[in-house]
Amino acid sequence: IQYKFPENFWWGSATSATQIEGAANVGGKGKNIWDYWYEKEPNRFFENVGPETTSDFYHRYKEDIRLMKETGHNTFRFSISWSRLIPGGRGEINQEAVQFYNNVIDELIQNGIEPFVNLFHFDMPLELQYEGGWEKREVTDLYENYAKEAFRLFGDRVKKWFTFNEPVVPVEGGYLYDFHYPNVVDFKRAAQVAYHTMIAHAKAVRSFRQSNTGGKIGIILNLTPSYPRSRHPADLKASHIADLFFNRSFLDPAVLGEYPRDLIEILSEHGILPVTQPGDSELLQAGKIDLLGVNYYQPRRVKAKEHLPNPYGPFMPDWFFDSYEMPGRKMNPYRGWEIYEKGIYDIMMNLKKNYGNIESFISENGMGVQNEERFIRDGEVQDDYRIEFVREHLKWLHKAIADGCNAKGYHLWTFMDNWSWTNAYKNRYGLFRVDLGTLKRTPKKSARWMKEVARNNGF
Ligand code: BGP
Repeated sequence: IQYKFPENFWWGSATSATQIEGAANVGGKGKNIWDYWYEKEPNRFFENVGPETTSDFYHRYKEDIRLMKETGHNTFRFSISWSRLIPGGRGEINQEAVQFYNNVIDELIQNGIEPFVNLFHFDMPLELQYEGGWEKREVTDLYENYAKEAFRLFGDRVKKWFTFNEPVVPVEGGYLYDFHYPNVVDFKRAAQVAYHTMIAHAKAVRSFRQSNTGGKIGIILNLTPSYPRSRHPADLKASHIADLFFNRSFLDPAVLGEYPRDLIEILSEHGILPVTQPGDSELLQAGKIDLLGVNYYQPRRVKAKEHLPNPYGPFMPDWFFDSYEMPGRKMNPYRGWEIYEKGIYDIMMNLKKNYGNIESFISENGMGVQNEERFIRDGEVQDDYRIEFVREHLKWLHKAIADGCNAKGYHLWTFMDNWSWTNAYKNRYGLFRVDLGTLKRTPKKSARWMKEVARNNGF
């Protein structure tokens, strides 16, 4: 074994409620924005495959958890659906949901797999979105209440909690670039949504500490390290601002309990500082996490703007930088994202140097592939590209650990092919292939490989 990982390293995978549960209209679940958006525009992104069935984990969790065990998982991250647990986002708890999540948690534990539970993965209850979603301060109270109920109901067995997955994505998708409902394009409203998300986060962390259920709480961030085209000051500045907007606007409040001063300056200069309330600074301090999940897929490459922005066009983050395609960069030819394995190392070293070496893990990393059936031989997807992708990223994670970073595990995105936000089942990420007709799960070559990695605690 050339790359040995520390003892008790977390091997597993991650997913989210909307992407695998299905049963969207079953078991007393309320609607969330995805159920609604799909009903309205089934063709915009989804090619008529909606969230109502997905991989049917709701009915097949036992089989799936057995397969996870066989694949060497010792940990697994999933999310609770707010609109399943508390339909409508406020009021009565749905007892069928309590039963379902209890079953999943117990089944995992019985199979030696520690549940990592995330509270919010892009899935705002529809009624609350109608009331303004994260733009409304009141929704942060409702979220806090939901979080408290989850701690109360499941906190005796769940010891790793996460408040949000990739909170920047609903901001970008829903309020800047039009790829999530409610399809708003407005930087000022986006800034308010981002701020309220972190206020909601801080309230949940504060409640968690008060609840004394024990365990750890964190957040999951998609950190996209920002690489400038050159060392020219204009490129460096462009890259710094992209880093502030897309990484540090969540990373700093979550880990340090405060926003970067230069971010506040930029927002205030442009008149888009979010509305705050007295006591928020203390609240953000109380929201400091124990554990950081890092999702890493691709870097962000940035250069100084080549043309002045149109002063009459909408003010957007892109006023400050252009994206840049590095010549010779390695691409995932099946998904269109850059592959840059060393990014994992750079993220970890940044956490070590500037964020108190906070306890962390890779909470998502993986390779999406379109039309993966073309790689089936003898009934098995021969996904050597995925094995190589994971192996090369793990090498850099291994080096980061050798160089002193505090990383405790690696979760792949994802266990089985799942439904996704803007492509339904087009990009396949699973260790297991899901046949959309029969919902049968079949291991890919990578499942066998991951099993050996977990068994040997390295490769
Ligand atoms: C992350 C999300 C996941 C998942 C993944 C793959 O940003 O947390 O929910 O979808 O990306 O992305 P995609 O399915 O768009 O290829």
